[in-house]
Amino acid sequence: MAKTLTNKILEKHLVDGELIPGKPIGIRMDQTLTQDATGTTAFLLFESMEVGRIKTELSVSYVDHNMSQFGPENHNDHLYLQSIARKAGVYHSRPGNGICHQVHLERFSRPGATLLGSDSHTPTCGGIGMLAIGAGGLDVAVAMGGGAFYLACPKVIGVRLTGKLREWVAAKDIILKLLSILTTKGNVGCIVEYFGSGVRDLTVPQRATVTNMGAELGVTTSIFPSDKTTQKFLQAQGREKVFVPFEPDPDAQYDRVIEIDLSRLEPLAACPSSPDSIRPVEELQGLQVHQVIVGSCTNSSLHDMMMVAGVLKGSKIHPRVEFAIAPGSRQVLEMLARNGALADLIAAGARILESSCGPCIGQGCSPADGVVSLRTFNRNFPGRTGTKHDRCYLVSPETAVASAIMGEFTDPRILKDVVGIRYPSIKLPARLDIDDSMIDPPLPLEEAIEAQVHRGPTIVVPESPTVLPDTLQGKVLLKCGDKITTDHIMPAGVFLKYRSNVPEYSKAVFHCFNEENRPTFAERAMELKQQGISAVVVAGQSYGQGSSREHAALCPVYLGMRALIAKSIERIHKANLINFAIVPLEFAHEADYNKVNPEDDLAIPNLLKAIENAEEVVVTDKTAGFTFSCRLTLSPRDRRILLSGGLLKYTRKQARG
Ligand code: MIC
Ligand code: SF4
Repeated sequence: MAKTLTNKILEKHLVDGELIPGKPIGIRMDQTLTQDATGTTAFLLFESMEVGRIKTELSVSYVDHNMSQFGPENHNDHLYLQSIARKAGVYHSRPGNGICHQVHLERFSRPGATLLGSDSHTPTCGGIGMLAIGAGGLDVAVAMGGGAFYLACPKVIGVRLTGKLREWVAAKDIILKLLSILTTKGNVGCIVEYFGSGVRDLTVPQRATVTNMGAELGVTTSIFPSDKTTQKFLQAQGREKVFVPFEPDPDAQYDRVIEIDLSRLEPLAACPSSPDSIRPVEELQGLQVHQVIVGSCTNSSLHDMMMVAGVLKGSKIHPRVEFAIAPGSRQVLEMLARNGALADLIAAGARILESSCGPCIGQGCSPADGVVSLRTFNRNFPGRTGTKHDRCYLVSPETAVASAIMGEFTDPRILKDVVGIRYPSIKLPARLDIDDSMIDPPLPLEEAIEAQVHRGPTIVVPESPTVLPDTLQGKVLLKCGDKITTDHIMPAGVFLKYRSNVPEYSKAVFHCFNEENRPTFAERAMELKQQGISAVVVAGQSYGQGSSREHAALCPVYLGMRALIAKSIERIHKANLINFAIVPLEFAHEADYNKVNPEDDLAIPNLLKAIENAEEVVVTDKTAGFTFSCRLTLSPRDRRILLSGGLLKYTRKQARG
């Protein structure tokens, strides 16, 4: 049978199960990546698995998220991560070296290989032809220890690209177009594969922009072929040795095919507050803009930054606008500094942020109340900027820079006519400046044995959840609607520094739903926990959208939450719930969602039996006096994990045989 790229990689890496869409499979992971905000827990859990050194071909630990360093917490994390990485056989990319996905693409990616990352935008490396998947930190810890990664064998959506992007239309517009077609809901269990004549003219960083923001579709990952363009990219990085051509078979069969003619695309924007709320920029023209930021793992490549600098050369940022750039890596920043583009950016009035996630995760640059903020990022979930009622639009760097000059939403195609600015001609050097001196290699084994791990007092080893009870007594502490993101469940921003201290971080669970002068979700859940009652959350569609942060399960379970009942649950979050022994239930009949009310007392009898082998669970609403059914869609392995009290206990049990 003619094969897709996905089939080819899965076949090579399959260690458990059969490649039948929807069925559970286990695959070998060649590489892993972690970042500091998820990495501390991942490494603490890795340590408690007692496997010693990593078993992957390559694992890299990045420090790029938690950079604000108010108080000692962040630096404690950095030092812990550096010391444990070197001891465990892991490369460590120091703070300042860049955003994990950009650096991994530049320095470590390899066509045809698998990559598991404790960050939902790990699919960025799909731009080079890797099968790169985001997961919770505990799954990554297991993969570092040599364990397989389990997922549902995906369906493959083929996206045929034809034509060529016109000037001022960008890779970002391709993925925004796809988001307008597929939306953020209902794509769980699929992989998006790009093919067709339009692929050829897209550079690897452009492809990576597309696969990066594929995360917002809710798919398992996205992938491009590896071709001559890929080879050129690797040559420029001095890594041509890892190049292999990698194409789908010519008559490969996809489960669904979507056609996008690149020559017909126009600049698009994702409007507040969802990445799939898409409108043509043309329709938004004239809307006043007060903030513009170019950066994040979606749009921070050398080409993106050079384009912005080229447009700004000789111009000034509009006085109404605060404009900032965050180059994706130290390599990008250094190249900009050496070739003079940085000077053009500074002269135009740009604020230069460090090469890190920064404002994308609410670490600074929160916009004023009510004003429009344009960002080249991938997420505009409500409040993610750090401002409660923010108005954040996601756009391409082209639209961003045009709007920064004009002070209002601007279709960049009009720049030439209005202010005489042409699309800059950008020539990137055939060979980039390469300096890996901020990537610490692992210690040799003999030195590693003696090496001390730096553990600051703010680093607290997370507790393992207790085993689930046979009858779960619960109370609906929160009833929420559709598209609840992990940012709603576990905010980042000012709370981010508590990532390696679960008891402290748990205080922020569902922070955005807390009301003034009333006990918080955390306080109420803790009170119930002491009475042996579980907090239960009831939710609508696509619960757990967004990040891979396992704290969105780890902190609720610490507060005693043992069940979630939603209309549907997103892939990574569902896996995290299972890994931390929270039962992920889905309404069998969506109408029941309307009947369950906040504060209702619930009971789930015979829970353990149901987890063992049932597809449905009956829940009694004791307050309203009715029962309703919930689906329990789990693989046999998921069931064993839940029954063991989570993945860590399960893995330890497996290791003991
Ligand atoms: C994000 O973009 O939301 C993050 C911050 O990178 C998260 C990871 C985290 O919460 O640490 C993600 O995308 O997985
Ligand atoms: Fe960092 Fe933002 Fe990318 Fe997440 S999406 S990895 S916070 S830049």
